[in-house]
Amino acid sequence: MAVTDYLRERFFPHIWCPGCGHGIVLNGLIRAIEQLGLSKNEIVMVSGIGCSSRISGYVDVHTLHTLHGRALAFATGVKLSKPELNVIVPMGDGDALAIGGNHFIHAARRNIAMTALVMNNRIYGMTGGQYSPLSGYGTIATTAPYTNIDQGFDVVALSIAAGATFVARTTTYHVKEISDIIQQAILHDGFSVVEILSQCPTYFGRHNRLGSAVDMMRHFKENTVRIGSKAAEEHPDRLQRGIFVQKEQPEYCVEYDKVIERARKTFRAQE
Ligand SMILES: Cc1ncc(C[n+]2csc(CCOP(=O)(O)OP(=O)(O)O)c2C)c(N)n1
Ligand code: SF4
Repeated sequence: MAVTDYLRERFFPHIWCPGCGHGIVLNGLIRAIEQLGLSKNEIVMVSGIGCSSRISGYVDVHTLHTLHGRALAFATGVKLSKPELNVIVPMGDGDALAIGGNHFIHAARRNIAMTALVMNNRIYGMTGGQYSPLSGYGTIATTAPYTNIDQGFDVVALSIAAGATFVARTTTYHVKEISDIIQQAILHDGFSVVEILSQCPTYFGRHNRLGSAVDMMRHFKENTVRIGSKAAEEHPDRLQRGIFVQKEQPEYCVEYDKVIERARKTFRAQE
């Protein structure tokens, strides 16, 4: 199938600004689904609110566009009732880790099988460039015109600490890597997190004088290195990309079924 077969073109033109990284993520996501040979009926995409969260409006699979920060809570309900479906949750950094931070750490801790995509542009794009927990110390935002003094989260470290069993990072510059990693994340039988550094030239880029969208993507290219590569050895200060964690652990829906079975047996024994 062609990429456009997965799109609801009736909702176009899309809302994204020229140069926004979110369209690149959508492209990588669709290619991953296509390469895995999944039918549209096998996929549920659940999202909250944000420029990034608009992805679920544009894809022609089962979709649920819910409340800001609550996508993982809705997705948990969907997955528990239909564990045979592949649940994918595209989120912005604000959606996933500010208002949705609690849902994020607990979904990771439970190891429920779904793929959380954190599209990290370090800002609240949709609402006008307020700083997020990913903006980082020393950055400028609409709500921090005299410099943001909050330290930022490290999405990878946070996900690992919360118990996610698949954790990866890539960027919008590395387009093939996006679809390769998302494929592995979808195949993983547990909670998978893929952080994708994405550019918001309109707010984060403009406030922080980072130049055009192309300049921002060049920055991703020049300041990240693949885990285990020679470049990573030579430049330990650069941000690492790739798969950090990929391990097996009991999956939540499978364990939940066992609880139901135990309860049924106890109930029958009492009859
Ligand atoms: C309960 C609630 N609080 C606040 C908002 C306003 N709001 C909508 S999107 C958003 C932040 C979007 O930022 P992010 O999730 O990082 O995505 P981006 O737009 O940058 O892709 C906020 C604060 C809302 N819709 N609902
Ligand atoms: S405001 Fe930023 S995140 Fe939103 S569409 Fe524009 S460039 Fe993308």
